[in-house]
Amino acid sequence: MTIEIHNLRWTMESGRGITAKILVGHIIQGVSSTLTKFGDEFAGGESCKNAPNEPGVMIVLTASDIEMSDFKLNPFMAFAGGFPQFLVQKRLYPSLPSNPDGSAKFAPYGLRKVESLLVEEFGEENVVVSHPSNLHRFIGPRTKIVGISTMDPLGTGFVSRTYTSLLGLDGKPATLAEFEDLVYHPALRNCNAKIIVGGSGAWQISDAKMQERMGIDTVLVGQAEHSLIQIFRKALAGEELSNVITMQTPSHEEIPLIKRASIYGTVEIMRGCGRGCSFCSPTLRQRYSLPLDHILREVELNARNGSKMIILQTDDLFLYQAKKNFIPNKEAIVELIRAVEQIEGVEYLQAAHASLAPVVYDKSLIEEIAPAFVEKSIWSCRGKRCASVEVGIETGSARLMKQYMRGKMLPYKPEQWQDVVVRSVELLNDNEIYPLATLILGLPGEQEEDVLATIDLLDRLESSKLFYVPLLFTSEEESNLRRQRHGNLKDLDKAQWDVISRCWKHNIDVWNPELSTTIMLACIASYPFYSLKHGKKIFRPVMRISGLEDRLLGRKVGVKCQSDYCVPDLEFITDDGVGE
Ligand code: B12
Ligand code: SF4
Repeated sequence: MTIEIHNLRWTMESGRGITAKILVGHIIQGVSSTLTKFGDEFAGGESCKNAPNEPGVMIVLTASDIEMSDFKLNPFMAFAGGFPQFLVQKRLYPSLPSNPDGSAKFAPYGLRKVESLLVEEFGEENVVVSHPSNLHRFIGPRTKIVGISTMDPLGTGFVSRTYTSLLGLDGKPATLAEFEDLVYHPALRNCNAKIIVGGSGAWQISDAKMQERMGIDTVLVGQAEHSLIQIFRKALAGEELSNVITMQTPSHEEIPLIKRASIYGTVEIMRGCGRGCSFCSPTLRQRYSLPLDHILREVELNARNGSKMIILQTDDLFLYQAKKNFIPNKEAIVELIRAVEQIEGVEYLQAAHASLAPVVYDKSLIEEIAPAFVEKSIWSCRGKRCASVEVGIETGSARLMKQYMRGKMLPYKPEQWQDVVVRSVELLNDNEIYPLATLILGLPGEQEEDVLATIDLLDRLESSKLFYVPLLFTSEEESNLRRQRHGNLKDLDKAQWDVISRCWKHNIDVWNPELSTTIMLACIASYPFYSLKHGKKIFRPVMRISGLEDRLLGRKVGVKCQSDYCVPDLEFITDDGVGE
């Protein structure tokens, strides 16, 4: 099946990662009619309008439709959730199947962790994870808590903010529209359950002071493992909870195994990063590599339950069991990948994120693991299997790297960042890995010279194969730059628009040149609208993306560069205390 992602055409090797036959054998055991002692203690008696003959389940967990879908097993497509709702049709994110009892067969990984903690404490029969469409079956007079997980409830995450404003279409981001559908869902409102929202986007609700308006009783910020049970106990006992609670950081031993399958077969191999980029929230989580046995048990569980795909969740694959100074642990990484790829049922394997410096540091590492990712990739590029991974380039400016991302290029120096990026992307490309790379515009204090440095870097990468996602800086609540002003589209100057248009021109040229005539016509037709929306500075970017600039000037933008010639061998910082 061929699909198009932001004009990028890749071919998926199959449809969805679900084998219904296998799944049926592994559904949860059903809501028992015998309530546990604990359940009885807290069970209410009030009537409510959902499923009149069902008592309901004490704790019901859910997430919005869009966060409960796998976008037809396409994790990159899921980022379209940040686009205006009218562009992201429902058919892009069909609902995943439910078990015969109505519980969800697949759910977001973080929600599965929460479920696991609650099941351990309150028993299977008192906890259920449900798709929004089945909530009426589970929320009844006994229901005391509805727990909602969310990554981007108000659509103010980086992708949503950037592309909703860039497209200038003033629509609600799909993630917001879907979250509203969920919180105002009649099934939630018919009974007296407390609504508790958690997950990495929960902060958006308290930040925007939307909690009361949305009828949310409590927002829980942070990781659940240490504090959740105590908080839920209080809620079940009818005690008042604060509006917003920041949960304490858990210890490693508190992280449970998931009990049921996660969407995309997501399995955490690490938590936290520690490279310390100031705009980033995962870096605040303490870095921890999960034991191999723990990882393999979750992979097996997902595969057994019909997930053909496994996403290894990490903020940097190369940090798995890393040594001092972020030196990659090749043996541990290779052992992990070998073990995972051999598990029966794992047809597709994808790493969530990787950093660029380790690729340069030890190129034999990527050479050893790339074949597994390519062979088990869901992507094919122009008829050949190819793999991808999300990487962060963010900027070409050594000054900004020094100021905000000192750890990102370790064990190299900030001044070497451009060389690290160019060399690393070339090595990835040589091994059939075509990264999806983010760039950040509008970091606090960004000067024209910083943006020009990014343009330089884009020029140096001109002949590389990667897919760029330029983003506006977003001050996430759980990051060190949380008090800083968001980057805004209306504040972008000529050079910053230049970056955006170069990135998208590259994406079209590399991934979908066949579309260039259509894009040219679309650019000409929409130019009056965009010049009204964003002003005259849009002229050059539109000319570039349309391809008219190239045609009129009879040249290609940028300078071609072959890695072997334009990047010298890189010397890394030795063990002198950098990167602790
Ligand atoms: C895997 C992933 C995805 C997958 C999701 C797969 C899935 N559904 O399971 C995909 C690719 C679909 C995805 C998409 C998006 N993602 Co994403 N994603 C991640 C990633 C890399 C890992 C998530 C994960 O599993 N973590 C491990 C688990 C254990 O942690 P957790 O999910 O945070 O869960 C813990 C707590 O949050 C809490 N918790 C979770 N749920 C609940 C529920 C309740 C009731 C409670 C009390 C607590 C609680 O307890 C859990 C255990 O401690 C994170 C980065 C990261 N390191 O976390 C980004 C991240 C969550 N994504 C993010 C964003 C913004 C998005 C998008 C919205 C992009 C966009 N458009 O802007 C899209 C969503 C589009 C959509 N479909 O709606 C941001 C959220 C930032 C924010 N809002 O502040 C993150 C943090 C990345 C970042 N660096 O900023 N993502
Ligand atoms: S390298 Fe990535 S995950 Fe780590 S701190 Fe920087 S942005 Fe965050």
